[in-house]
Amino acid sequence: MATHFQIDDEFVSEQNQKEKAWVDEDFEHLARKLQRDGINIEDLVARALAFRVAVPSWGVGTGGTRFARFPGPGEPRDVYEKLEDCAAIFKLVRSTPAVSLHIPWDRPDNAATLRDFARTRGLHFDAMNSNTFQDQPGQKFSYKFGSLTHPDRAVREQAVEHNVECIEIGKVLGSKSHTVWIADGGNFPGQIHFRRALERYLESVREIYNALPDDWRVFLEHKFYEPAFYSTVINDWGTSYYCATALGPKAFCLVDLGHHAPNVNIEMIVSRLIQFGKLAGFHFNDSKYGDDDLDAGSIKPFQLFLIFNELVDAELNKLPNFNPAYMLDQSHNVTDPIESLMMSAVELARAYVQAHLVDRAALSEAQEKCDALMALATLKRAFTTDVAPILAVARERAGGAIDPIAAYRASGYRKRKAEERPAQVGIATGIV
Ligand code: LRH
Ligand code: MN
Repeated sequence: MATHFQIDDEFVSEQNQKEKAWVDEDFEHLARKLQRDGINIEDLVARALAFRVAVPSWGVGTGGTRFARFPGPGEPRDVYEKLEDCAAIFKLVRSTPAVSLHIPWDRPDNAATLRDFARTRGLHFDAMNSNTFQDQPGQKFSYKFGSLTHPDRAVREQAVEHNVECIEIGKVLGSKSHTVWIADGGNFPGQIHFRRALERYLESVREIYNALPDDWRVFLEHKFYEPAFYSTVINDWGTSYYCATALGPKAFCLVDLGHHAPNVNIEMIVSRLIQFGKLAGFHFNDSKYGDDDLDAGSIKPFQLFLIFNELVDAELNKLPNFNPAYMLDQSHNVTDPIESLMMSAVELARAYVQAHLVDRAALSEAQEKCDALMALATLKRAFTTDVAPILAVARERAGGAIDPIAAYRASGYRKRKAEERPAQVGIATGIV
């Protein structure tokens, strides 16, 4: 395999020299400010250093919509080139060592070779993702009218086999979880028998559950609509929670932020799933209308903060069964996917560190005293604190870039990849 351009440590530290002055000054200033509230800034740097979020393999290619996809230069053409781009992201932001694969988009010829390729770049694999929402060339039965809930048992069995194959690949790669999202649903009233469809779902996903190794978890992902436009079988957290409970201790509910109707209080759903010990984790993204898969924190940063406020409250209270998997699930239609994924990883770390700034004693006191305004003010105080210097120092100490976007652009990585990866017509590596 020809040598492929990579961003190296030396280049990153050269870039950091340019940023050092402002970050040290701002860091000192913030340290003094936090000290006044009795907060040691180093505790927050430690939180930032510990924060981790997985990158979706399908997010490093340019995404599109049903109308069009406008591929950019240097699109990754296979799973190896996707991992190269994930390695570039990890090199600069240091919080994304895990990659979530999607099968068959990323089906490796040799899983062990892929695992080793990732390892040499400091990467490992997070949750596997199955795909029974598209038909593959040569596939025996179509998923046009469903997969795990299809009226025809043969179609359901084909879908179960595919999920079991994902788990088998994941076992070689070192993954420990499997996400099941199905598009099953109807476009018209009467098309789907709601109760029978859910019974078939439970029957099918139980076979997948039984194929899980003892130390694995299965993540059930709900979505209120699309591609079905009238009814979706696993449409909300309640249905997902019922199924996860019916399946057993290895089944959990995954929250994709874009899978809820506008204005739904997602942080409350998160709190419920935490309280019930069934929170799998997240597909972080943002949206204005539907499942827009926009960059996390780009539209509703306060909602993202409020979600992390619930997560940090649970973390600090050491709640049982609280081990959420953080993943991004986005579609980058008009930006360089690498820049969007880096920025999104930074936005998640920002919300996490700000949530650790919340004065929880003051918040509880305000809540117990029904002092609504002081409760909100206590949250806003943390949300409006600029923690950028903490995030930058944490990246620098972890060998990353103080300013990942500036370093990435200065590296010429995209231009080099455009030279290495001649454009391929018709090959889509992002969500289309
Ligand atoms: C469905 C979804 C799911 C993935 C797909 C790429 O909308 O969020 O998590 O399988 O996007
Ligand atoms: Mn998702």
